[in-house]
Amino acid sequence: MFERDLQLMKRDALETLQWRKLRRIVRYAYGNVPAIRRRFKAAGVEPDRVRRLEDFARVPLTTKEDFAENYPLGLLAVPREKLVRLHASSGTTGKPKVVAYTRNDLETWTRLMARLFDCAGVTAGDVVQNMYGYGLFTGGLGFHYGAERVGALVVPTGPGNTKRQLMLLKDLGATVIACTPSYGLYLGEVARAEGLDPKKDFHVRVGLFGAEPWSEEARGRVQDAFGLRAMDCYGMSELYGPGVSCECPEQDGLHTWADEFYVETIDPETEEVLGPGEEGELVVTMLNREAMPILRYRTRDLSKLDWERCACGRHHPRMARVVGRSDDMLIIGGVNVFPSQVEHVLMQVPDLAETYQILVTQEVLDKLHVRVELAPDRSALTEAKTAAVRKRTEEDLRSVLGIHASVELVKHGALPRSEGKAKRIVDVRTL
Ligand code: DLL
Repeated sequence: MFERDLQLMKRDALETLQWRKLRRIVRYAYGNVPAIRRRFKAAGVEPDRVRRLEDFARVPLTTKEDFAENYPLGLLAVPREKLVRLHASSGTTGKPKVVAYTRNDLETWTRLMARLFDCAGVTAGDVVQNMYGYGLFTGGLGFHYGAERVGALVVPTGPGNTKRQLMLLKDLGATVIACTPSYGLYLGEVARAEGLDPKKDFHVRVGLFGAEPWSEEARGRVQDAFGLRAMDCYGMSELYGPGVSCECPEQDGLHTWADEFYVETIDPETEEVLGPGEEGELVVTMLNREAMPILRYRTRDLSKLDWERCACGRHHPRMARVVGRSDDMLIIGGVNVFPSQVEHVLMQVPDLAETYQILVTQEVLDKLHVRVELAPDRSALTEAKTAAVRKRTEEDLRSVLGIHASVELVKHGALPRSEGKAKRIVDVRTL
């Protein structure tokens, strides 16, 4: 096991370690980042007064807007000469969020990614086809260095060129694939269209999927297509990238590495800290970040935490599959709708494929419209059968969402595919 002692640390020891690191990082951030110091002063919080865990709730939250206001590198705690890498992700204002790493940061991140592979059961001898984007996106390089650290053989294809991906998957014998879940599903679809049987023609046993919300049903579909075990992997650029949390073979929540991250959930409206099991917005403090210390970062992702020991033996708290981003939540006629709820319904209808779009239009009232592809072998259904599938899907959506959504069934292959994060929502409301 990679870093066995840290992976198997007990809760008491983890909490003691967390608290020691928390106090240190609060002082470090305050002492080295003027923007953070100003925030503390405005909130009347002195770092030396953060003496008990309860005091930590008074530490000001960091938001995406802080990245925009301090664009590009205003949140640095070290001189530029100490930086060895930059990454970036799209921001709220059109300018990207730029994130910086020192050599120590890259080392910590690589260790966390190695833990992810280890936790998923990937070892030396495995062949990893890495289809996450290389470049400013953190997925490609994050998975790449983690795989190398556990001694696996990496095939750094990056995303796209799907037929070539399939050829390499077959010829180089990847046992592990790493990509977004929507691309994983698409890969299976193209393989079948090319006359391949992904279960027989490939040897993939583990899929490392993340970077976008996906449903339990999508997991079932991609597992069935390839005969692999699909692991959920979570992270974000501001928190190194992937590697904040990942599943173990129990597939029962994502282990959040508590020796490196202090994770809270808050009520997004009141900002009040919630207890274990209560669903809210994840707020993350990086315990060891050198270039850009991040305290109490509002991720906008909704989940809940569980500190019970996992059947795998790890005590690191588990976060539940991310329901969605609070920014992606649609409010239709006063009812909250998450794209993941729509996916959950669609993927239970066997006649439907995995690609869909959610359109929000505005007539007199806001309206929800779901466009979804028929499964490849269903494209020649009779009109009566198609009408029945549409009616069933509309009924299922109503019972889960509590509102009416009109459903349009389109031919297989009619909707755009994505090689990275899928764009599911088309909101054409003007107000
Ligand atoms: O997506 C980092 C990453 C790469 C994670 C590869 C996993 C695998 P960003 O581009 O900054 O970073 O996007 C971060 O993506 O706040 C979530 O909303 C979403 N997200 C990431 N992983 C998951 C997941 C990378 N497993 C944003 N489930 C996050 C649901 C996810 N949403």
